[in-house]
Amino acid sequence: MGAKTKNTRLLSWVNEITALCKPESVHWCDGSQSEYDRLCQQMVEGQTFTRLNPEKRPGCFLARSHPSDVARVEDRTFICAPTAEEAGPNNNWADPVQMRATLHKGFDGCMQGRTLYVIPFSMGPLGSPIAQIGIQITDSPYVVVNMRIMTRMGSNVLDVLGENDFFVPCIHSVGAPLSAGQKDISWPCNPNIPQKYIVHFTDDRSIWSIGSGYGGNALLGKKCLALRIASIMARDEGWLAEHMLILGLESPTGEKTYVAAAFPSACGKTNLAMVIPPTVLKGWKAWTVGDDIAWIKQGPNGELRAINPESGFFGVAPGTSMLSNPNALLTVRANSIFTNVVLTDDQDVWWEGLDGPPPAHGIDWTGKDWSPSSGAPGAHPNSRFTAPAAQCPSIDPAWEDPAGVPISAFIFGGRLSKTFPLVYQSYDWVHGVYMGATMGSEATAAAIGQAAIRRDPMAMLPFCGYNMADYWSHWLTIGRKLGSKAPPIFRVNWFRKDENGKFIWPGYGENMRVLKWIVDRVRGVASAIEGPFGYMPRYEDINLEGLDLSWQTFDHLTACDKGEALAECKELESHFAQFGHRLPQEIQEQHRQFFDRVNAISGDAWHMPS
Ligand code: TSX
Ligand code: MN
Repeated sequence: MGAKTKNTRLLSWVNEITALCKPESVHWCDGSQSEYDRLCQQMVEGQTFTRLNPEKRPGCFLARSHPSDVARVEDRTFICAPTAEEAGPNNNWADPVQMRATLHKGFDGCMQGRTLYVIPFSMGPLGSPIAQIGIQITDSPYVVVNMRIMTRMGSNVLDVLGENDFFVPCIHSVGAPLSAGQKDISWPCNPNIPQKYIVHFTDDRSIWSIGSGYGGNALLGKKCLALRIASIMARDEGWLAEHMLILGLESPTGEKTYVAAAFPSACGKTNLAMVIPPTVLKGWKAWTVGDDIAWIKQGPNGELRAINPESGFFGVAPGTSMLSNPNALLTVRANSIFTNVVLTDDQDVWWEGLDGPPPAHGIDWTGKDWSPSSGAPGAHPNSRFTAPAAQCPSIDPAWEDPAGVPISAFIFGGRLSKTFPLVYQSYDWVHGVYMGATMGSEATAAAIGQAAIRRDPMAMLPFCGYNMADYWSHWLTIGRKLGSKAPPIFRVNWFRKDENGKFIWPGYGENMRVLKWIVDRVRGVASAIEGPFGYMPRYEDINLEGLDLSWQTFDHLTACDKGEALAECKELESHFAQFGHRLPQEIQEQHRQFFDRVNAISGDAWHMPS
């Protein structure tokens, strides 16, 4: 299909990229169901896709990637800012002029023998004042169909764009040109890692990706646009582009409180975004707005309003079960794409951690025969589902409101087996920014014992498009702008363990009890006491009805060991040192105050007064 736009900047840019990439043909995506169906059928015929059992998984497909192309490639991800210092120690920097030359060479003729697809997409509800338009060029039909689930994609985006000259230009190629008559393979990519590039230019906001067809490397609206490029735009324009889920918490009287929460990977962020409250919390409901990214701007009354820029979930499959996340499993029952999971003998899907016994036989993510005794996992640990958000049973009625939902609290989390309490609230905004800046998780694969904390400030380490220290300054600026409208900030840790290495807190749906305390704090109806970390709930401040959780156990969840906290202070000093003079003085001051509070602990540990 030809171009359905008169936008001169867009037309000349597509012509320029077409001349560079030299595809066999050009297709402007209209976003229709028939176009989607045609591409899926074409991929079935080319063996990229396997159609799943129409009775069990209607409208669903399985893809298996090349074994070299299974995850984001952080080493090959670059921020091309004017200077390396602007990109900061958290990013790979490359000189923009040199990188443009390198990419020009790499993209020259890269789409030979393939179709170039033009994908107009909106991150956020079409026409929302918080949304942004991107145009992705790609030679991957797999990317086209995934983008149709993950974004609002098609001709109507061109109508909204009109003659405007700003859109985010995204150029993607799998980097596997076909010579005349050469047969394609099921997952084309460039398996040579040094030839892969995921590049972000800060001057024209353009994104260039070559060599990979997987996830965040290839679906450029997600991590590349909605986080790295958007974080730069947000810095320059005074808003927030965050790696946060958005959750609506409804009280028995129907009052809605929306929270935005950032967690490092492997903390169960999607599970929390779709949490189901325990029945003892009568009348409390939780509603999903988003599971990964939040774009947050000040609304007309000075309050913060957030949208989920995505329209689908690109979730990790392993570990998703009726126990961990029933809403996710219900979401992927139809119209979903599975990548790198097990194909069962009845043409359904399976992955490690799914409920019930594993199938006796299947085809693993590499396309080989597999059985539970094979030794290796059948699904790749980073295997994924791509599913429409609208199919989620807990999707919030306001999830597509162009005005966004009001954000009443921020939550930062981490996976920490010791030292950190279940929940605490910051003393003020600046202290909350410090709580986000010091976030981290224990490396899960580390040997038993004292796993070091891998820092991941605000869960943005791989996703902030500029110097992390400047990003903290930006958060401090936003706090000053918000003044009394600044939402309270909390930190949570579901993962504290006892002396036998067992998780103390039941987690999952029971986390709603912690969220309820947070809502009650927001509404000014729950009390708290001051501890070394921040304001904390006492035993009687959290509803623990129906849980077999004694006062002693609660003390284990909330006590602050002086030696552990001092060790944490020391570790944080090297974390902050890498940012040199760009580290905001307010953050340094917060660190000094935390150190003072820990030092003031008398005896071995601080305990909650009974
Ligand atoms: O997703 C998790 N959440 C958030 C849920 C809303 N997980 C899964 C691991 C991360 C991918 C959790 N694991 C959570 C949690 O809150 N907590 C735990 C730790 C845990 C594991 C098993 C039990 C309890 C806690 N089960 C029993 O003790 C029976
Ligand atoms: Mn994420």
